[in-house]
Amino acid sequence: MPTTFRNFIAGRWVAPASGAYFENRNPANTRDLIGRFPDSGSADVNAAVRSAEEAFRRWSRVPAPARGDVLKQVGDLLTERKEEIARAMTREMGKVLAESRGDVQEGIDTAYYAASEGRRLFGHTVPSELRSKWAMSYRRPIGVVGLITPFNFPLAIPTWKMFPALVCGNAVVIKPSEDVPHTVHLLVQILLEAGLPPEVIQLVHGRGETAGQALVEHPRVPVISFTGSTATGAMIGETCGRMHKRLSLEMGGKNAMIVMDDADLELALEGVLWGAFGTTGQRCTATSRLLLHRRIHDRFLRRLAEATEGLTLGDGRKDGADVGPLIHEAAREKVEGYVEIGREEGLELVTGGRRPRSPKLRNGWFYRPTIFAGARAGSRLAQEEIFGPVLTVIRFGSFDEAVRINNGVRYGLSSSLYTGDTNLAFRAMQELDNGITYVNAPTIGAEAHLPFGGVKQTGNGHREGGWEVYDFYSETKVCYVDYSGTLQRAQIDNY
Ligand code: UN1
Repeated sequence: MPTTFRNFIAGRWVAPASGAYFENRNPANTRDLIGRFPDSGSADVNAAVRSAEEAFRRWSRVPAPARGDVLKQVGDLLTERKEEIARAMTREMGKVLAESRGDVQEGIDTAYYAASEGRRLFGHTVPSELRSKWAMSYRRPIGVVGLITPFNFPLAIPTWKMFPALVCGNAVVIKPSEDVPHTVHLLVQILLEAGLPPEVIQLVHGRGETAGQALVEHPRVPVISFTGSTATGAMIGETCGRMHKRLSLEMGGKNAMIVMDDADLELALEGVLWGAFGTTGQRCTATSRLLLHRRIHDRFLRRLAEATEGLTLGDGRKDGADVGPLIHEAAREKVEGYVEIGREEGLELVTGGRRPRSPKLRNGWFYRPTIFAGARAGSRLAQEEIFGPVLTVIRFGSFDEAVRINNGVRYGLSSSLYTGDTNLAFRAMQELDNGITYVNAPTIGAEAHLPFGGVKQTGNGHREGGWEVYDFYSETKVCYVDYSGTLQRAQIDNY
């Protein structure tokens, strides 16, 4: 009998109101059933929000440093259980163990950062324009925040949202991706063990169209944070706009790595393999376009094709696997659809473009790392997010042309430049239209203590991570104290 998991609502592990469940299977071997998880709906979300509202009243009054202490404890427990969580994560998500360990580490870093932020939720004290008057601001908790998280970083992304929200004094309702429900189940257990008052965290499993939508539409959830596709983000944005909710969106990317003719090509080669095929290309920061200077184009592409063919596909829990499976059948079909489009558009298939032949991989959603060359900057493979192991190579002649190509897409998450020229490095930091630019490093590798996010249709102006996310999860309150004993009229009596 497979394990049946439950929601965590109102301080208890409970079955969904509907009694319906969905299956969670290992994408590297779909015969491996991890468990059945609640297919929740609005009744479950309503119960979770009701309880979270109650809890908010108490939690928001706990001093922020004490809230931070709970997060410190969470960081310690995640550290202790890192290996166990990483293994569970790889089993349900597919990426190789080293990457899953990195994912847990990102959660640990986020926990310790949040813990210390509990002692640093700064406001401002500024001079008043009037005599004997004090002017200052401080940060207040908002209420119940609704979090909807994706499959590709099963632990890190939930922690990016949850930990700052909690330290700021909010209560949380989370609806994790139905592809990776087990990891957040483990995370909630850890939060409880760390001493978080139980009703402050509510876990509602389910699908986006049902549980996710109910959360977004709930009138008592004033804050929503979503990471996922640009199409879903647009729908959530409409609802939140209509309901005047605070919304943070983190969506697609079409990230380019630019390799100049003076670059360290071995370094760039390692970088592109990691950026394009790490996490099987399923990162919003994945390198999905490779811009090669014409003088090194052929040489570099030959080396890259060889190295790509040397990558080993496999179950991420086994030694020697470099690249895991895609998350599910639909994801692999989407990749296959784009490979078809690449062929139709007349691009040159350099390597990959098919499923692996090994019978050992038959039961997983594997696909060979794939490279198309000869792409025009406007072709669909050079414009659309594929979210899989497909790299599109574009040839360019000058730095200015590379900047134009980099900027000529609807997304703006990350970009990367490989060069030995310091002047170009600084120009790239200014001219590449992205939220993050790397110099001599690939497009992935964001660190938890810096703001994370992108411009254009990648996001809606907010950032996760670092210090900025604390503004998103708190409300600025301004206070004036007039101790002059007289009526002083601002803008009138001071001039
Ligand atoms: C994502 O792809 O959704 O920089 C997040 C990186 C990771 C985070 C990626 N630290 O690739």
